[in-house]
Amino acid sequence: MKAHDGMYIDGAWRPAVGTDTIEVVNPVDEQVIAHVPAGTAEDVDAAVRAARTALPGWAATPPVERASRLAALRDVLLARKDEIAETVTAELGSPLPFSQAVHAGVPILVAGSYAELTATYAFEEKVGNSTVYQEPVGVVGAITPWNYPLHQIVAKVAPALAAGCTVVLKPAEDTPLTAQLFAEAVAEAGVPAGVFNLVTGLGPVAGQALAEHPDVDVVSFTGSTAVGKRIGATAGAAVKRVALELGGKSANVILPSADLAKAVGVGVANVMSNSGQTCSAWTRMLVHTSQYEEAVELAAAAAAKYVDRIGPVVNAKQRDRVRGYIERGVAEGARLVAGGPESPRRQGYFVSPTVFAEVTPEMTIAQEEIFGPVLSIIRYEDEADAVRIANGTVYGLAGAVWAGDESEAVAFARRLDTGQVDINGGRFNPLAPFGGYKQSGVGRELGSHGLSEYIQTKSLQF
Ligand code: TXE
Repeated sequence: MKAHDGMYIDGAWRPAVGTDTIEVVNPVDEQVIAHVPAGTAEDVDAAVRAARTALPGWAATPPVERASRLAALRDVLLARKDEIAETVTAELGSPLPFSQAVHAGVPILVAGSYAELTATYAFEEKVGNSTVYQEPVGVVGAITPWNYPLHQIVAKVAPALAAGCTVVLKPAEDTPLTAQLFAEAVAEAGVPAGVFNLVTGLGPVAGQALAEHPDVDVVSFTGSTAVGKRIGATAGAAVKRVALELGGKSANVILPSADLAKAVGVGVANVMSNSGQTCSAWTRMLVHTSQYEEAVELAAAAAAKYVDRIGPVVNAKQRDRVRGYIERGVAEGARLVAGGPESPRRQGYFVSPTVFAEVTPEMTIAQEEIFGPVLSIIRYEDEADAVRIANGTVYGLAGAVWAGDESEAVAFARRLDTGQVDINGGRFNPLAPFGGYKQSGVGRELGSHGLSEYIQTKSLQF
């Protein structure tokens, strides 16, 4: 596959300082499809300098002009939608229709939402005898994961550019080709040189150099909780803004009044989507004891339908990790009702769609993020029990509540310690804030809340 052999810095593709490269592997057939340069601290430094130099000009660019660059970016992403989908499919392995609809489609919506928001946002406001200015925080270091390669990038870069910040992006090593395509799109959209910069490379080298760079003002990270904690500690010590989108163990709570078949069907689809590699996935299904056996049967039947449809997980390490969790579930006494640690596929990083019944809240598979197509079905006795189980992990990213009556579902959702809840299925809203309670993170992405991560306020009193 086509790949750039340099870094996108200050508006041009420039040779990397070192000669090391990263292999990009197709997870379906395990073939190497491209190589990209592995950036060093020196590459990161060059990119940060370019972003710093471009900052005053971009910060002073009128918001309507920044809005029109974001609208142009949306248009380029739309025009190149097929190419984006094919690139994500090649390096992540997701089935092409899903890449079209979600991996390419959602970032177009998000870029468009920021184009609109930037044009109307109150960057200057009168408050009593004061004028309050919303000013960019400065240079953003964005570190993104591979699970939604383009969405994770756009959810950081679009609001940062909207705010008037400049950016250095270090994308995940598994999916750098989508990031390179995004850099091309930024250039095509007429964003000035240095406003957006890309350094591909390994997390502990290029990622760490970016997170620790003294001239970076905001670190926005999405990834594992372990790395996020370190980045948060480093940023805290430097009194630096940080946004962290970390793991999840979200509960899908089905109340007895709900349409059980629908709730289970949508719930299984949610977990299998993107091969379970979604931080907000509803990986724990909570069912009232009176409906438990029926829900388990429905879920097992639903999961079986994904056997031939599901894509692989991203790499061998993730496959082995997910299989390890499945083995742990069996060892701790959960009942396997679909799938299991073995996949019938001889090639590729596939994991069978897996459903566990008789999962108790303290089991490892009910507590830790698995990041694969694995559902745990947990029994509850009454509402208080359901709330306790739903809130009983270190995470609090997302969730779902199903009830016959919407107000009953809303009342229950308000009791959940989590940042986002889908009511009776929900629908994606690019303006709705997304982010975690507890150890799922700090800060929000999307909409005006996402924009405010990149803004600092100044007030003038008269
Ligand atoms: O994450 P990492 P991995 C969770 C999920 C998954 C697990 C491991 O449970 O199974 O994390 O995935 C960069 N300094 N999530 O190993 O390592 C890295 O290069 C600075 C949930 O892939 O956290 C990549 O760009 N950066 C999550 C990014 O961090 C570092 C999505 C994420 O990689 C770094 C992904 C360092 N020391 C995984 N080390 C979600 N919230 O959606 C790595 N990186």
